[in-house]
Amino acid sequence: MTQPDAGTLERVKLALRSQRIETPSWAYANSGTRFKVFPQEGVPRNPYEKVADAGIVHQLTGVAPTVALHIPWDRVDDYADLAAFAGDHGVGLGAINANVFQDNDYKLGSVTNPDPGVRRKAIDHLLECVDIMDRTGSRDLKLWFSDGTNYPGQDDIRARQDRLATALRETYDRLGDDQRLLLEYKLFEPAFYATDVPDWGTAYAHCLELGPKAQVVIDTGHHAPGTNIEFIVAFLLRAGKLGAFDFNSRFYADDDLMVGSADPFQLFRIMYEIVRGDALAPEAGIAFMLDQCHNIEAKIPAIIRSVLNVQEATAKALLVDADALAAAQRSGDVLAANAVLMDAYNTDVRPLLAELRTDLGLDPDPMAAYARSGYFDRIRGERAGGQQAGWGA
Ligand code: RM4
Ligand code: MN
Repeated sequence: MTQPDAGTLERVKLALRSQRIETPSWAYANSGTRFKVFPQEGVPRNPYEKVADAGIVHQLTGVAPTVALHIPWDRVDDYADLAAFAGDHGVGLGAINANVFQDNDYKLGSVTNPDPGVRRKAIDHLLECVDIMDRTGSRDLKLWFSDGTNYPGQDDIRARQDRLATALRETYDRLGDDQRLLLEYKLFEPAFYATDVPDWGTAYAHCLELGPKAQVVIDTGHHAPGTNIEFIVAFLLRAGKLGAFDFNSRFYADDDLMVGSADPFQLFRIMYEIVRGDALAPEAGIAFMLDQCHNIEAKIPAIIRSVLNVQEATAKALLVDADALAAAQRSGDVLAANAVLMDAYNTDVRPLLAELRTDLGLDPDPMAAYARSGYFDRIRGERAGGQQAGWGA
């Protein structure tokens, strides 16, 4: 294939300038598997230190200006103060993730629990999260429910859908004009027989019923093996119901590894549908978030690498020659159409991205810049004592 011409490179760089990727506070903290969480040196001990780490990621990559919070992991006395601290570190507070999966009361579910008292408690937490959004200025409330059943007959599948709808409605009605409810689905785990929001269809149906402020989150690790995720992206975008991504990489289940690490081609195919649907720019309203755990690899570099992986996939998606693709599709030339996509995917976009970073006044190699920055030595010293933050599992 021919190398992209100067005009194409400028167009791609311009689009990449507007890209925004949100990093998750919990990825800076200790997390891992249910078998073992391996602690690391320099890990944040509180939400402020997580936000500071998000700050260095943005400073070096230039495309990660917000950090998502998880409540109660990131509960603080004064959210306005945390938001101001974030501002001092060059970042803003992003989505608020509710957590109704770690309390003993939730053994049989949260919002779908057969006990109305437990349901009330869960809904109250969701409402509290909206109160927090009012204080942090966050637009998005992200909901993932671990609710489901382990055994046939354990509970009434249909009644649980009714309870879910009721809880979502009460939460939705509490949202301000500029706030959104983002509903995430996941095929299985921790429920192994029937999960209450197992797939995009279920999430979509609930969001449709709720109204325009409810949209679906695609966590890339939450599908059955072999699922065509880019199809879901295309479908939801067309329906105006795609709200956000939780990016990560998976091979088997909800592996939560670095996005684009095992299957960069899948990430490219997803980002191609985003570009095709004109949904890359922040005005399109899609939140591109990471949802990852870094158990054996150094956390901050892992997050930088993840951000770069998303950026690389996006650059390749932007390189797809739309005219050539449309012509090949129109003429039914299957091989030519496929070749257009593969040409873009096989382009080495690293020089282009290095140039973009230089244009933006950044180091062309954020991984190397982090290694040189001395940040890790500093946090390793500063954060020597105290209790490291974790996901509380
Ligand atoms: C869940 C889900 C949520 C995330 C938690 C930590 O599996 O992916 O998005 O908040 O994990
Ligand atoms: Mn997720």
